[in-house]
Amino acid sequence: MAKFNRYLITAALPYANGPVHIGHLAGCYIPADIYVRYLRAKKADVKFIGGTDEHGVPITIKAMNENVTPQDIVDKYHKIISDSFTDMGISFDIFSRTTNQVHHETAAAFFKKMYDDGLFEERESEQYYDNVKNVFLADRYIIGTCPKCGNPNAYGDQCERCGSSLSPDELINPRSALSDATPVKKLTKHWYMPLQNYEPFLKEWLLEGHKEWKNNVYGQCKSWLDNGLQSRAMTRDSNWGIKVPLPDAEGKVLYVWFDAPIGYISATKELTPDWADYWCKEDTKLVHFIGKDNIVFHCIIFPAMLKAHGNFVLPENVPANEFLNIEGEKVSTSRNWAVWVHDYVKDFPDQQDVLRYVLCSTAPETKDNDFTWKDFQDRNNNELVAIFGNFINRTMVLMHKLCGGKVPVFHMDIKDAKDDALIAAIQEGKKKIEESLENFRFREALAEVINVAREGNKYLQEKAPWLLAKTPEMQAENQKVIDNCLHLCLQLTGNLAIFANPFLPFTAKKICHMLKVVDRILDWENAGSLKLVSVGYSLRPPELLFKKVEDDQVKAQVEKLHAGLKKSAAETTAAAAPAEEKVEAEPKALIEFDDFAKLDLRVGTILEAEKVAKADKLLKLLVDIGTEKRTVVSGIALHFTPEEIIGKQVTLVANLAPRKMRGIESQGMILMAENAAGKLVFVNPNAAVEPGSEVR
Ligand code: B3M
Ligand code: ZN
Repeated sequence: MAKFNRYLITAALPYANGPVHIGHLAGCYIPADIYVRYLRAKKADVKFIGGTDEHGVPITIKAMNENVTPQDIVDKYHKIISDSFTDMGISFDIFSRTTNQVHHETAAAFFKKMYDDGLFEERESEQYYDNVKNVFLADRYIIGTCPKCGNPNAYGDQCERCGSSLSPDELINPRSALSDATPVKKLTKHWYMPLQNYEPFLKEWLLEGHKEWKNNVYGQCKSWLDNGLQSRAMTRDSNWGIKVPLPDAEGKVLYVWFDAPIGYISATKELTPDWADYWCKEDTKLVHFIGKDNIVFHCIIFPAMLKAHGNFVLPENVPANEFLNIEGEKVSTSRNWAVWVHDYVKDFPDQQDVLRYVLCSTAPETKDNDFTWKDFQDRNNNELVAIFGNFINRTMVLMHKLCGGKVPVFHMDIKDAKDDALIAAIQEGKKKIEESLENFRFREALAEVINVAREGNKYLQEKAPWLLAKTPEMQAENQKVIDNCLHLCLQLTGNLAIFANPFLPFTAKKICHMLKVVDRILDWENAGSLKLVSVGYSLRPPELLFKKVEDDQVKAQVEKLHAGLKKSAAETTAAAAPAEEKVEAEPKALIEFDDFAKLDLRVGTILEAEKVAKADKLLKLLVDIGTEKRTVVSGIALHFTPEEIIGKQVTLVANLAPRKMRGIESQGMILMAENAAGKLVFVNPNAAVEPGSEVR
């Protein structure tokens, strides 16, 4: 620690083209905020930098789809995103925007210096052009099949399925994201950064110098460097972005991934006149919190830019998280499969800490992880309510009842082994939490906070002061023991506020209020202290810190998720929202007619449909195939409600061997097609036919 005298913590700048969802929070904002709050509690000199990324194709495409200007889009979403972060207690020192003047100046000057130093290659080349919309197609404007993994909806800059970075030329069967037209080639000039020149530097700095980075981050960087880097264009043809600061550059702007990370520098400038201390002095610890899809930009390209420009510190760590799935499925903003932060805040007012808690305890720190509302409920009810909240509530209630609402004295002469064990647990907890936090192991740190509270409950249960005070006489006789117990429990309560503060800041404040102590008590130097509340001090009545999440709340949230999915799937067209990852069916090997003839395909009519209990994706159908009625269990529940498919005709594989699913025997399989947006569509006869008709 001694090596660093100040900290500069950044969290990825989300594109201002949509609201933020809980995957964003779990991936980078909550871990960043926990780390920053911990550093502040340690009285470190720290700046926490955030903002919105307001340039690039994600913005212009959204504007085009909504028929408004890019400025309208970024104004709208900057506010929504910023409010979501404020509501969730993400404590940025500044939340800026890349459309700000200071950013335009800073990014342009950064580019100009590299240009003047001769660090760009100027190249004319043929690039894809959309003749319908009259624009050059780069990055996400162009879609095609990924040459590495076959994903048919890879973007011109990146395949979101396999993570490969791509150039438009590598795409197979390219098409315009704007018009769906097949693009033509046209000559254009751009400025390229020869990343290969920075390979030796990157290998030494990163591969040799930062072996301590998380495996998922280090591994990705290593494979990039092992594969060799290439020149990459740092400019684009567009009228939205930062103008290339050169005389012969009409219609050219900086590539969004060139300007966005410089946004961290601009925002620091906007925040403090001392910005250069944070960016240029070697004793600054710069840490970028990001999601895994941004690793290459933060670990390879931006460091190469910083190195090329000179005078800047390099990131000391980039603790990127993996992705958070929702209810077993990958988050998809185009299909609206997401839990939006602004919705959560509305549906669970004053329960920000519950979401912070759940997202930290299930954070995808080393691999993709799943968020489910059931787990949200369980963690809230079984951990926050039953362990953490319960301990503090019992302590406060008993103290008011048995100690007259004042902090009782601790009688050293009767201190026993149980007291010692609790004191040791507090000290031990402090050390473990510190150690975990400093190594970016937030889940582990939070689990330890709960562990300490669990120790408190155990202690209280063993001491059972209520049993010692069954009658006034008994209480008088046992008062010293009771006092000691509650004195320690109150000191532990204060410690829990300090420990929980980085994770659950709203709760920590409430505890301070109950204990009538100022927030300064939350300074980390007080952690482990047994003098947090003073003897004789009268405390406020207890307030409940957490309340139970009920089954109907869970049900309502799950339904909301599915309802949102359906609505968006129906509205989605490939052009309106460039489809996210979708696996294209592999062509299958040829078969003989005899193989085909083995299939008994029948038209059936769906008579009944109902959800299968505890299986989100399954519907149980009763299908009339003329000669009989078949029960079929089908994985289509995310796409259709039971009501809307009753009466529909389907094609059924009637001679498929029966199979048990969730205890129900499925007697056949219905056929469905999947469109480009991942939505299932019925494959049925185009006019009604008799149930049982053969399909040949
Ligand atoms: N806007 C990508 C994203 O939102 C991009 C991050 C920029 S960080 C400098 O995932
Ligand atoms: Zn791919």
